[in-house]
Amino acid sequence: MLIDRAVVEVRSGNGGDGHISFLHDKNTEWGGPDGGNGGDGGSVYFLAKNNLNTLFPFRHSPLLSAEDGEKGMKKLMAGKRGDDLVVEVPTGTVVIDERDGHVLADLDEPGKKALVAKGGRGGRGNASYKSSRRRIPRIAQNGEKGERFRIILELKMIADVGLVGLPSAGKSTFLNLVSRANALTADYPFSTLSPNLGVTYLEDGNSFVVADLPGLIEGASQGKGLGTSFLRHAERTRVLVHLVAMDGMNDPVKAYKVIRKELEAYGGHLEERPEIVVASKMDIEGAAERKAEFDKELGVESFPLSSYERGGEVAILKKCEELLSKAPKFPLKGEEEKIRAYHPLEENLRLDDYVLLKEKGAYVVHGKKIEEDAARIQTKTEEGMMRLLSLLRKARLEEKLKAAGAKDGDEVRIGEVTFVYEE
Ligand SMILES: Nc1nc2c(ncn2[C@@H]2O[C@H](COP(=O)(O)OP(=O)(O)OP(=O)(O)O)[C@@H](O)[C@H]2O)c(=O)[nH]1
Ligand SMILES: [Mg+2]
Repeated sequence: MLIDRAVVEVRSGNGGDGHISFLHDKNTEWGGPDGGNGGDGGSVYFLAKNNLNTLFPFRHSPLLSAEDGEKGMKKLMAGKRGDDLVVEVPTGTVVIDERDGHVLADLDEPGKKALVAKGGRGGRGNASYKSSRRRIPRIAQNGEKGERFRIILELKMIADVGLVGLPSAGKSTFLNLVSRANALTADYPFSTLSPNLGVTYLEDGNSFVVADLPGLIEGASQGKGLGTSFLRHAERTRVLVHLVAMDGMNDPVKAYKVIRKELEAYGGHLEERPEIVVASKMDIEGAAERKAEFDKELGVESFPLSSYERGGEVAILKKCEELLSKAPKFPLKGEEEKIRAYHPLEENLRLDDYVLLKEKGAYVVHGKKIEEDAARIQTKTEEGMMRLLSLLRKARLEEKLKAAGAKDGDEVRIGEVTFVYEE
């Protein structure tokens, strides 16, 4: 069975902290600052590969982690950069941020590589703070934290033509007829449990990929039967061939409408794809009359097909070719509004965008930017404290604390940074 969905956690590396040190040796008693920068944390990338075809391995690797950057050292030695992690996935995999459903990457071409979790930057060592004004910098920067979040991997097959229809409509039999696929066919419903692909070669040398999708039933778009996981595969196709059996088992008009309803309910523009209506199993007695009635009632001219007697398939394939030459590439469900560049929102975060809450007697500052900036300051030195104060001033925290009624000695917390308020 094809495993086509997996949930995993990604973690990019933390940046290494910058170092504070001063050169000392037997010749130089006082040689100036020489603390090196911390190394950047590694990032997590995803890479599309053609020789892979399942997401199965991800069932067992819940945390995909890049390496942390190392701390800076004395003698201007920079910390080692953390190694990136490059995760290889089958071509056609979509990476979705589980937190908000955004598509982070659509790896629809072999060799495509996408950044999914960016490593934290290394902190600056004290040597980098040296200037004519500041000759003895006792300050360094903490490394930026990496990211950690859960993502959904979805593998959507890439095929040009999708075969849809009720169970036992004859989809797999048709696929075997027009390609060298060896799909299982059977006289019971749901014989196809995962999609089969076949390549059809036409006489003019053109070829395209046909996907035989599992049978759909009423309620499939709500997850009934084999459900939405298979409608998802249909999203990758550009033309649908809709098979309706004329064997008298089901009312053909009703059978047709059930499938149309499910395609519409799914919402991935499936219903907008060009559709070729095929009347299958035309060799069965009474099929011609049923087809005539079906065509009349729906106002269509369906293509007749008998996979047993080989009739009609050439015209159907010709029509596929004609429609494929015109059909656009459809965006994936949810992709249009949601696909975005790498976290652009966070670039615009403002320092004074935070809320101040009183929690168990302490004043706690909640804001993404101010928390991140504060976390990068090494408060163990006096200069670090000066930096923190300047940050608080920029964020107008003092005013807000005063307005909130803070008193001398009250505790204030920003993330993991804690200090005491002084009036
Ligand atoms: N008489 C006749 N029987 C057919 C024809 N095509 C398929 N069948 C039979 O119909 C049954 C179902 O065919 P499949 O191709 O497995 O149907 P399917 O649409 O793939 O079914 P699911 O995978 O369950 O959705 C099988 O017993 C086939 O042998 C045809 O053209 N004529
Ligand atoms: Mg089948």
